[in-house]
Amino acid sequence: MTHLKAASLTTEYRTNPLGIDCKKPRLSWKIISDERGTLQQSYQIQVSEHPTFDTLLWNTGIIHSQESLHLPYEGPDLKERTRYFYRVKVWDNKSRESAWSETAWWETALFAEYDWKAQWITPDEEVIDRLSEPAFCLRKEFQLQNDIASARIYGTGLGLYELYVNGERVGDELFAPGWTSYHKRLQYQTYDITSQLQAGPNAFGIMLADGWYKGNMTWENKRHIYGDRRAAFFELHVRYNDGTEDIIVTDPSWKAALGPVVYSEIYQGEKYDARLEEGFSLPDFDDSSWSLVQEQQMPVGQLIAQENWPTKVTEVIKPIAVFTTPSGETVIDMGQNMVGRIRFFVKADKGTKIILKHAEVLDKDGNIYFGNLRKADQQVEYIAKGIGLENYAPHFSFQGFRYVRVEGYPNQENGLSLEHFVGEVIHTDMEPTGEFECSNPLVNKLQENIKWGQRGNFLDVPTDCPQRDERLGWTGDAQVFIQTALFNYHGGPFFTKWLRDLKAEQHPDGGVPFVIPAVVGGANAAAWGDAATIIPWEIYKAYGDKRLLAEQYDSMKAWVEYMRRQGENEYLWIVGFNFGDWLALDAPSGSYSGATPKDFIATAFYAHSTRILRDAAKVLGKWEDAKSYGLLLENIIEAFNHEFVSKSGRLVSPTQTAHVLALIFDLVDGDVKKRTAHELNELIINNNYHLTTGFVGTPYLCFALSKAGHHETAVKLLLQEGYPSWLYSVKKGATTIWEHWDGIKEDGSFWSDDMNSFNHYAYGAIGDWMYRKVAGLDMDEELPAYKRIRIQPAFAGIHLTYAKAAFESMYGRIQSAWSITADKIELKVEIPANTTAEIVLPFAQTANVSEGGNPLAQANGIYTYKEKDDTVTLTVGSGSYHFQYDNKNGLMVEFTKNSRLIDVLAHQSSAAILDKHAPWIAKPPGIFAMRTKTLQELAEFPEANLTKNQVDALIEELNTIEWKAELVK
Ligand code: RAM
Repeated sequence: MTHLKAASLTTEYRTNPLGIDCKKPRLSWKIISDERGTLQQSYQIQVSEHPTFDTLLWNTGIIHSQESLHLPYEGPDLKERTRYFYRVKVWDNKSRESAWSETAWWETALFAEYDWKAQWITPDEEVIDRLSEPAFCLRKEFQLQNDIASARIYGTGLGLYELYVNGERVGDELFAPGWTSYHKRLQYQTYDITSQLQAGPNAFGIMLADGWYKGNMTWENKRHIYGDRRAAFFELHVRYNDGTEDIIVTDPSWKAALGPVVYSEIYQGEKYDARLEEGFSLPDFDDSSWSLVQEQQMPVGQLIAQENWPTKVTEVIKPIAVFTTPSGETVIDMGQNMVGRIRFFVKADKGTKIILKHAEVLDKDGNIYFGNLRKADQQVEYIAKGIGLENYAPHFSFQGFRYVRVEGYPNQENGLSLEHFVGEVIHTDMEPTGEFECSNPLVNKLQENIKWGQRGNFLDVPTDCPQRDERLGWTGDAQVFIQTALFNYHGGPFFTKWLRDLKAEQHPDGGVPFVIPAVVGGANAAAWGDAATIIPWEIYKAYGDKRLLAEQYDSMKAWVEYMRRQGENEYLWIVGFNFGDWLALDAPSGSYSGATPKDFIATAFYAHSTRILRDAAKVLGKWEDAKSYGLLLENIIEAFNHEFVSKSGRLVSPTQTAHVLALIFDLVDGDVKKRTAHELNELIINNNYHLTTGFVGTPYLCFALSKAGHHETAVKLLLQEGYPSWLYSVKKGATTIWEHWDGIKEDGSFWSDDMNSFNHYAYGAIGDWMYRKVAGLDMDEELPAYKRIRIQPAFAGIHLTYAKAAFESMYGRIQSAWSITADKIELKVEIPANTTAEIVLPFAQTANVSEGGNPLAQANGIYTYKEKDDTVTLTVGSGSYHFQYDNKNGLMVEFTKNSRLIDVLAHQSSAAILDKHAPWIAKPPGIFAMRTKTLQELAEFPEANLTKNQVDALIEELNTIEWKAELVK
């Protein structure tokens, strides 16, 4: 019996979500099949309020359809606070019927129209100053009956909160309620506390700190951005077996006091006095000295159920060393620039004060360096209570660090024991979905660094950096990194939430703030505001999320219309403020903006966003818009060429970024395109394979080269180890991505204190190209979510001998893994069920290719194959495939005297070197004959009419090529 199954069921991207407020949640599943070429032909969904499915609420019946992603629930209206069980059955194209899937569920929380019983509460102002630094503790005791069936807490806080019931923490979420545009959208959370309650007396405790709501934020040291008063708002619903309910809500019957968290700020750190711990959430606690609370009106527009995955500790790492710096400080090395907190364990006398201060790097003398943190202290202080083994980690503050200075730990003069310290890595608990590896270990380290950069900066909001007095949702940074981000981790819920905030904060004129949530002024910069169009489109491509695209459509359109209104000419954007190619190396001294003209960049992104809008309109069936924005795009491109391209086809700006944008956004065509491509390649080669690009050009640089036929140049850029390059920082010991190419200079000095993050993901945007081009794992955009996969490895001469990438798509795991030796090329592919793939085998001939040891004609699951220009293109169904073929076209890892010159020249960079240093080689006479000679024959130049000197020069040139062509003189 062969195997077919629907598995990994999700609701709104999540597995068994507790507490959603969506009335038509969308269901998705993956199909597991042990046969190749499996496509779903039909499905059936059943939904019930009972896990036994005795009575059905919704039964689709057998629906003839291949759809297995985002199927909206269409049954009777959902009730609030109810768990719905569902299961799926599928039929495939091989007439197989699966069993029912394992049962999954979602549980509704409270819908928008819910009439909350809770009141916003805050300590009585007469007793506790609203501006007190310590976290507030709030408590309430209550009685429950026997036979508790279930209990849920719904609610939120302004500030950050932690909940406790009967002396235990509720849940393991951190930094709740997360960061949204609080006045417009505030998330509430749902907790299942059934097992924490008891019949009789119970107590409910809340700790409440400033956080993003009213703490110190931005480099401008702003306080009280959203309000100057913390408050809590919770309802506990207890259901008994007989169906009756008790509801306990925050109201003026609660009591308040200041707690052991005596100070807590996102940037500054936390101070904790363990002597003040009181067990305030235990039922028998004496709160007679506590004050009352008062009701408070809070400026909140809309309460929404948690949209993003929660923030959690996702990994615990151990320090690798402790040492004394030249200036005599005791420093722990975590071995990784991480974001989160240190938890330490200590036995100490009451009143002992331990101080940790966190930093990312050491300076060139080996001292711990705090300069780049600017006004962020990142300091944690703990005062011991002197009872047993104590352990502590900050509650409402996180740090970006690799190194930790320790002061006051008992006996530390005699050496610190590393066992007492662990690093808790904190970020949005998103599913890892991508893997990339290749034959170059430094590139593999780069990939690790990119992932760490993403983890550190995906703490509920996509931030620029996690350490200095900034940590903001910079739109440009998120836009630049989005594609790489969506490979490495599942970004569905994370960006759904953030895009809704973007939309909520968009200005009435369509302008987009620089940061979301918008806590600093400033809006409307090219390549920053375009997050409004680019990100929903990328989410749509990666996951097929049409609903989010439809939701964001007005926001996308408003941004394009904003750009259109700028200046006199509606087809150009050449006025106003722009960041330009931020931090590019061709920036004039004293400026952060690179040499590429800002209006060039602005108009290029205007075109790009307009194209996305046109395509989104098509997807959503908005045909009028599709037509009019298609026309607008043509006009912008025409105006761009008129404004920024000379009559003879030269771009007005000679920068790498200008060439990259013109190519990647298809702004130039025909001969201009050819020339632009050629010149981009020249720009890189003449700069000795070094880039100069900043935030704007970098993500597309290698794509533009690969697209223009200069893939090997792109690979050489990636593999460049000298400054500036991606691997430069790796060689300098980086464990995350740096904000600046020269964050640490070759002599070990710093770029500056001013703006020098060592954990900024923007330049990690190269990851997308590594997945798609180096490993060749790509999609056909016409059928999003990888419904039709494209596997197209691009080899890179001797530079890489293997590359492999895997991606856990909504349909299942995709893999592309190639390797190449002097005589064999192999490609291992995985295609998930219910998708198909086009696979391109370069330098192959049909007769030569085997799959799983069989000739192609006999291989199962392969629908078609054709050969053209030494390339075999196949279409296949799902399954795992193993292709092998001879490496007989001179595509070798090492050239030898028996290699043909024509093969050597097939490698673009060598051709360019030859054209540059030995231009005669491209000319007749005898050139064709000469090119087809082996290197040995060529060296002997029987018919090429070359002088001895010319041959020597050629041999010398070929010898300078790093693959060390072995020539025989
Ligand atoms: C810096 C941020 C960010 C960038 C802006 C323009 O302050 O760190 O990375 O997008 O400036």
